[in-house]
Amino acid sequence: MDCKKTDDAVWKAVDLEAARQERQIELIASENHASREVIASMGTVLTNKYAEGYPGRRYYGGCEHVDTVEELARKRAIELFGSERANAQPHSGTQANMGALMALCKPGDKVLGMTLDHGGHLSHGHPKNFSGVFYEFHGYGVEEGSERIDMDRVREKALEVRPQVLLAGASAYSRPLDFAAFAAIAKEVGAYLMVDMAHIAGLVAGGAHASPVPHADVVTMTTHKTLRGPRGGLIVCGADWIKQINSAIFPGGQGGPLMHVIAAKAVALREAASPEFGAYARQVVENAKTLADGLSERGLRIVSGGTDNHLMMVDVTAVGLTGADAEDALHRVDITVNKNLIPYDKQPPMKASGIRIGTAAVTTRGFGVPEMKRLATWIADVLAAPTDEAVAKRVGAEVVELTSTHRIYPETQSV
Ligand code: DSN
Repeated sequence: MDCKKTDDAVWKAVDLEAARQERQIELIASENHASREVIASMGTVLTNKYAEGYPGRRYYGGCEHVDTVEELARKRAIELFGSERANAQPHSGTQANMGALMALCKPGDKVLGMTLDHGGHLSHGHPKNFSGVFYEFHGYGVEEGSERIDMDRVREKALEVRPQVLLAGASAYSRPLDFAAFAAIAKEVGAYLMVDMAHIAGLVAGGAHASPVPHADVVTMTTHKTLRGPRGGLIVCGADWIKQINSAIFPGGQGGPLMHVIAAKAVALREAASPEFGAYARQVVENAKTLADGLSERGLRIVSGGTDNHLMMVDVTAVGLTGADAEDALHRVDITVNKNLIPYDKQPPMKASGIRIGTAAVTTRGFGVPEMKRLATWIADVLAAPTDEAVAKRVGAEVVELTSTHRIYPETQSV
């Protein structure tokens, strides 16, 4: 059956999205371009199969082949991250976090995590998210001058709050996380250490960021950011936690696992174990540093003065813009970023004073240091003259010229 003929409405939008991704420069720090094999494994008959339970202990018959797939995903996660156990079923990072918190503590317990306005995540205690509804979240942030996490301050806060769970991990923080220091604090205050490494999972896999696995009780992640797999979640932990984690994911927070997505996770985890992926992870970081340096040289302020990972926060107030203005101006020239609060922001979240820029996706499509230098110039030119049509026209043309010579999926026909 040719789906493209029978459901033109859907496929037209899919094709347009494919063309958008090819044409634009994707700098959203939480996005990436999964391999053809990862994408193909999601479009399989595995989507038809119910498999509540875990390999060898299912509530449905006919699970022998999906068992193989889930065993592969778990084994590859364990090998890649050096953990004792893994759960590949979380549908998303937030559901992985829900499972981890359900396993580590009970509703009403205290959790200490990074606040959203300083770079934390919605599922680290936002009042409208399950985390903020069911747990008593307390927050730590970055220091006003350095815009970095000060572990002495985290310790002070932990001693004051005495949380059941200390949560490390961020969505908008460009500096290394000191997992050994987090673990020492957790030990001192009698808390469990949970790490959400969603953003940096690919860097950890590729050896470009220290691993939290030796230090944390439970580590959650998403598989679609720097790890470059399908959209989904994953948990790794020690043998002493797997029973509680498994039960918290199913039946605790989810029903049937998405077996086609678990297949894609297995494929992505194999890819991430390759030497090429290690080179990719290092290039992501080098690209981010190059871009941050280039933007700094043009007068844009980088939060904390730079980056050591895949992302940077750019304070655009120095050029008289809000984050929303900057996002719109860059969108007009086919450069995609997202507005983001910066620490101690005075703007509301829908305006924000910053933009967040990440290099995971552009590195996948083969951009290196020379392309990062061009990109810094384009971004700075556009933000210096956001309404100048001549600048937009010139930069837009140069962007399309570059993306057309760095196709993501070269074998695909453009629309
Ligand atoms: N919303 C994602 C991000 O953009 O960082 C995290 O889940």
